[in-house]
Amino acid sequence: MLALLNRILDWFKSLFWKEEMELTLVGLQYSGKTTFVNVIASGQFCEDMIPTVGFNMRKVTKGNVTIKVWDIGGQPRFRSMWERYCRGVNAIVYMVDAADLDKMEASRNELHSLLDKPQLAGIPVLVLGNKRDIPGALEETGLIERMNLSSIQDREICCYSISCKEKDNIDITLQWLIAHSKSQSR
Ligand SMILES: Nc1nc2c(ncn2[C@@H]2O[C@H](COP(=O)(O)OP(=O)(O)O)[C@@H](O)[C@H]2O)c(=O)[nH]1
Ligand SMILES: [Mg+2]
Repeated sequence: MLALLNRILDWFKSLFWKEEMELTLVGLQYSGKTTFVNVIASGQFCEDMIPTVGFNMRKVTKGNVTIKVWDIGGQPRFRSMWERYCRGVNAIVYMVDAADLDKMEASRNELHSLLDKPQLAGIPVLVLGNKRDIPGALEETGLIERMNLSSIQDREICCYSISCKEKDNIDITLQWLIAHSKSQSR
């Protein structure tokens, strides 16, 4: 069963990297962004990531896909740069540590102030509640409520509960991204 799931996941990965698209992957530090990129790029889960300190924008390009990854929070002076990095992308992926309830409010505020930027209007957003393997982690309904996602009305917004560690729901995440690769390009 697990072997079959892994093969399906590999198939989604191969499709994903063939699509032409540009994404930004943002979220608070430690939410699992670097891990996510590693999982979708190589299938590897690395337990011991080096934390990204300060303003750290990384550009991951493979095939036709470019992913701009950066950490937000703690560096308000860099906020004016967000819109520059998000402008014109097919989708914004916002990573949340669903198990860290203490940081949920900060994460919510950062998301809403990012989406308030006029230049980013209309860009579809996928909110990923990562680390669902940890007991007590919020699932979709809890995340929608705590992140106040229902107040976002001016764009397409979707929320999945995932685990990069257990590779849980990575397939539907890739499916969503593939579905948004062309239709939204501008
Ligand atoms: N339990 C669990 N830990 C995870 C998961 N995804 C990432 N982590 C861990 O969370 C920490 C932060 O991950 P990292 O990718 O560096 O976060 P980033 O700062 O957003 O890039 C690392 O210790 C990861 O091993 C997950 O799905 N489950
Ligand atoms: Mg990182």
